[in-house]
Amino acid sequence: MRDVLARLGLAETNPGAYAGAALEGGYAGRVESLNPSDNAVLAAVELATVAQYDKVVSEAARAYKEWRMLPAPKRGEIVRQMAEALRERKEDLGALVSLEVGKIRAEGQGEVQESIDIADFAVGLSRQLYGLSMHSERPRHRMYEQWHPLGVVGVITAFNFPNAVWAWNAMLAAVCGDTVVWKPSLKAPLTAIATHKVCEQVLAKNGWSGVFGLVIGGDKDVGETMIHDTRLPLISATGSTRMGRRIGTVVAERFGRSLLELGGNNAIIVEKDADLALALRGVLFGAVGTAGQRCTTTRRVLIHKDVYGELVPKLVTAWKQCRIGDPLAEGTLVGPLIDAQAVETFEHALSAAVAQGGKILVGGKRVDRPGNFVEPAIVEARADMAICREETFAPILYVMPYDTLEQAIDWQNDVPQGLSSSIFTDSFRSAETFLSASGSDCGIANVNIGTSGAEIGGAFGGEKETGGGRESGSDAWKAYMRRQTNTLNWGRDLPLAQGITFDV
Ligand code: UN1
Repeated sequence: MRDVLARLGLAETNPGAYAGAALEGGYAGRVESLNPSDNAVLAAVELATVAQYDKVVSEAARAYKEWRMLPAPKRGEIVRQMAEALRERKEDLGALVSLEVGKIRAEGQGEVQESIDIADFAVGLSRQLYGLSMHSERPRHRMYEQWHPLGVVGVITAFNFPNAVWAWNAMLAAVCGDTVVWKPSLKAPLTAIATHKVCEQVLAKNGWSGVFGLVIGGDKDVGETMIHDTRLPLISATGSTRMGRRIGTVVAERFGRSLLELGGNNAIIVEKDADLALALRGVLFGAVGTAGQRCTTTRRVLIHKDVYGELVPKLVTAWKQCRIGDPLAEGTLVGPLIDAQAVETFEHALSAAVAQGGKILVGGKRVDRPGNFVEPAIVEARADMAICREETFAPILYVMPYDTLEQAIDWQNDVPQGLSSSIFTDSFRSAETFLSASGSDCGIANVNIGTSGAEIGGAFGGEKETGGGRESGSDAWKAYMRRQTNTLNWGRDLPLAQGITFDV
C-alpha cells in the first residue's frame, strides 16, 4: 500500500491546492483520508483556504488566455499524451482507487480505463468540434456557426468515481480550449492529487502550467466561493440532489451554466419472456457492483408476476454467494461502504423499509470485521413504499412483482430521479415500448443490459432530480463551449434580413 502511494508521489501529508504545482503554506486545517476497508489513515491532506482557491482560479484564468488560442488538435495532442501517462499509471491509480474508496480491483482498474477512454475520445474530438453552416437569405452573404471555449470550468466530483468523473469533464474541457479547476470529494482527496499529478506532468513537459488546477477544500468556504465565482462560466457537479439543488440555484442566479449529474433510482424491468440467466447477471452487477455506490446502481427490480417466483430465489442465492471482503483480494465481489456514516444510512433505510411493510429476503447486516462492510440486501417491497422513491447510496435492492408492462413502466418512472433504466425481454415489441416516448423517462434506457456500466461514447446523465446534465460522449462537448453565429457580407450592398429597406 505504501509503495502505491509513494509511486504516485503521495506523502504522509500532502498540500491541497495546486495551480499546476502545489501552492506553499497557509492551509486551513487538514483532512485524513481513510481506507474504508479498515478505517486506517492512508495519508493526510492540508485543506485549501479561500485565498489559495483564488490563486488557483487566477492561474487558470491566466492560462486560459493562451490555451484558448492553441489550435484544438494541438490541445488534443497534449491530451493524447495524458492518455498515455494514464495508461502507464493505470495499475497504481486503480489500486489507489481501491484503497481510498473500497472498489474491488477490477472496478478500480476499470475506472482508470474510463479516464483513458475519454482521453482517447477527446483526442479525436479535437479535430471535430464542428459548427453548422447555413444558407443566408441575403445575396453574397455567408452564415455559419463556430464553437469557442467558455473559460475556466469548475468541476466538483463525488467520492464514488474519484478519477473518471473528473476525466470525463477535464479531457473534453481541455480539447475545447477551457482550463479546469477541480474540487474533489473530501472522502477521496488522494486519488485526486495523484490523478492531477499524472496529468500535470504532461502539461509541464509541454510547457503549460495552470491548465488544470486542483483545490481540496471545505464545502462551506471553498465550495460556496466556487459556485458564486463569476470567473467560472460553467460548474459541472456530480453528487447528491441536495448538493445539486444548491449549486444549480446559485449558478443560475449569476447566469452561469451548470451541468448536474445527481441522484439515480434506477430500475430493471424483467418481462416474462426475458432470458432469466442474463437478467440475473445484469441485476447482480447493477445492484451489488461498487457495493451499491454508483449513481447508476440498480435499486429496484420490477419482475413480471409469472417469473417472480422463479427469479427471486435465484437472486437470493446469488446474493448469498457474493464474496465480501478486501477489495484488492482475488475473488472479492463486494468491498466496503465509503464510511461509517454510509453504514448507518444503509441500516436506517432497511429499518424504514421494514416499517413500511417491506421484507428483508437476504443480507442487511454489518459484517463482523474492521472497516465499513455490510451484506448487500434484497427487500421484497411495494412500489408505493416511500423508501423506494429515495436514493440510498448503499447495496439495497427492492424487488416487486407486476402484472402488465404498462404498470411496470409507470412504477419505474414514478420516482423523483431519472438517470438509468433497463428492460430484460426477448420481445421486440416490449423493448420498443420501453424505449418509446411512452416508455422510460430516464437519460439512459437499456435492453438486456443492466443499469450501470455505461460506456463513455454515449452522453451520460439523466432527467428530473438527476439534474438534466450530459457528460462524456456524443455531443456532450457542447456544454463546455459557447456557440457563435457569424454572418459575413462579401458584396457591395447592405441588404437587410426580412426584406426590410432602410434607405435615406
Ligand atoms: C457515477 O456513479 O457517478 O455507468 C457514474 C456507470 C459508470 C459511471 C457511473 N460509467 O456505472
